[in-house]
Amino acid sequence: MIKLYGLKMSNYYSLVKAVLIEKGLEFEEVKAPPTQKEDNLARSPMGKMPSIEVDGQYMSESLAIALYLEQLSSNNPLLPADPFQAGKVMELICHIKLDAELVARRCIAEAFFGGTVSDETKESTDKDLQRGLQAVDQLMVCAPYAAGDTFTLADMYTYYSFGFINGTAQKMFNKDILAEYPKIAALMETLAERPAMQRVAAEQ
Ligand SMILES: N[C@@H](CCC(=O)N[C@@H](CS)C(=O)NCC(=O)O)C(=O)O
Repeated sequence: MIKLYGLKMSNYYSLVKAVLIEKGLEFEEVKAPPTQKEDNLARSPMGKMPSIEVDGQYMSESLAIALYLEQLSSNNPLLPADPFQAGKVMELICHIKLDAELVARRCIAEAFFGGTVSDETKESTDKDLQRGLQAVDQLMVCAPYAAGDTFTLADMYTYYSFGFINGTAQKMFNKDILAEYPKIAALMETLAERPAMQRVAAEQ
């Protein structure tokens, strides 16, 4: 059985858990905080969460794990069969992850953990986040799902990134990102109704 390592508070842990549920795969959750300890580094070379264990082998990075799970089970496909459309889903995921979520993450210490970040970091985060969100908005189809008419992995990255991005923007910049991007807000409401997302939230 697949073992899922990490903490339930993590948005990327929640995303991988939701993918496991969407794909109908059996899994066991193992509580493992992000540390630089040897056992955690063996699972996840940067010491981050989540990671998985399959038959004694480890894998980190949510996107690598999600692609593995997608190939492992043909249940409920999370990528379009058409190669170009599948590439478009990955393109949207890359922009969500790299140009929005990872940018907002620069301020995580102050937004959620009682730390502080420099004014310079705040300024560059605000500026870069605006640019990243415009790129995501340009690609986000929302008809009705993130990348088109079917639910895909891009919806999972939207759901588990935008809660975090919006929370960070509200705390750091007093900005309501979801109010600025109403089509993403509407998608978030639709996605919150999915049984996988509901189960992850209920078990958090
Ligand atoms: N690119 C990684 C990001 C994982 C990540 O940033 N995880 C956070 C928790 S949501 C973490 O472990 N943070 C602790 C750290 O950065 O040391 C993925 O997609 O899995």
